[in-house]
Amino acid sequence: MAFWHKKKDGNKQELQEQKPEDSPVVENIVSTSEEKESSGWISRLGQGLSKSSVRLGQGITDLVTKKKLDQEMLDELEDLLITADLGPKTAARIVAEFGRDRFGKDISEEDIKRALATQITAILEPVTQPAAFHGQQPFVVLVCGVNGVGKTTTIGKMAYDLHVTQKRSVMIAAGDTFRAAAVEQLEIWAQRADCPLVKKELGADAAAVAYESYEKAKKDGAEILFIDTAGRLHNKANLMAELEKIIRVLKKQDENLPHAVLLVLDATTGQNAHEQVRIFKDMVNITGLIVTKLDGSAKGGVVVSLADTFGLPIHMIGVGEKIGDLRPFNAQDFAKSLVGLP
Ligand SMILES: Nc1nc2c(ncn2[C@@H]2O[C@H](COP(=O)(O)OP(=O)(O)O)[C@@H](O)[C@H]2O)c(=O)[nH]1
Ligand SMILES: [Mg+2]
Repeated sequence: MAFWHKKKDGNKQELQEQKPEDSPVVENIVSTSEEKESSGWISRLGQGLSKSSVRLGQGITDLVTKKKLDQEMLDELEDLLITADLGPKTAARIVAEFGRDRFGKDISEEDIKRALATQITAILEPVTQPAAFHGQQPFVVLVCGVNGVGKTTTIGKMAYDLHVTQKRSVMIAAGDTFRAAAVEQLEIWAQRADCPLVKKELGADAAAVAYESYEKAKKDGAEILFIDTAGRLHNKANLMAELEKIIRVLKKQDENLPHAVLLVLDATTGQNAHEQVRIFKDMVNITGLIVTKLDGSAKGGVVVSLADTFGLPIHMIGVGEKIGDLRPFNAQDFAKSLVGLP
């Protein structure tokens, strides 16, 4: 399974779990069947989302104290969905729909979970879109988001899968020139993914990095160029100026650039992720979302409210810090895991 539409038929390989400090990484790839990967992935998604699903699952068990569905149970279900970060608007819609033809009827825990999973799947399906990193060459992907959400890590994971697993040529640009550690971290990821990195000195103009990386990607025939960026949200004006300049400089070269603008969001921030989408939407034309840190977050429901509110494509989700812990987003798997269904 690839993160995205493959240009070529990829070889069916799965990345073994691997500690970030392990290297080189090439030996750690094992061939596996699609089927094995798929079931392994779903159980890992379930484990990753366990904090969210325990909250929802236990909550559902607790609210089924009567046999027949009444208003009190519906109100409790609505509160439960809100505490699970689905957001008030989405929770109200789900509950209204759920109660419509079940009110006054016998209801079990299982019925509720199945009905919720179906409704959540329906909300998530329209936004379930693999990232299509082809059609132009180099295909330029600008990656943005607040500090610490997982931009750099996600670029490393994507580059690894695209280059090492799918054999596509990938270049990475260190557009976060603000902190020395940011460039060093990206350098380590670039080594792991065995991809060239374009960087400049600390404090250099991020737009100059973007410009030079695009020139180099064209010259070297790279298929995909990822541009990392800084996410200093405490200085919103600077951040906006920097992103706008990167885009302006790229557009001077080709008005279709960048081909994708990915916004990375950290699931542990819950409803705050909505505010981040609004802020970045004002600055740039976001083409898709990646939601990270779904492992160990009890706020997985935020993915549902994000889908319902913004309708932006969700390409991938992060369920851990390891190189193989970025996966394509699948509506049904996600919905079932979230409510605690196998
Ligand atoms: N648990 C977990 N940690 C993640 C995930 N993605 C990134 N991280 C961690 O989040 C921290 C910040 O990531 P980084 O890529 O530096 O964020 P950036 O500031 O947006 O570039 C690092 O410690 C990453 O290992 C994820 O999906 N799950
Ligand atoms: Mg970073």
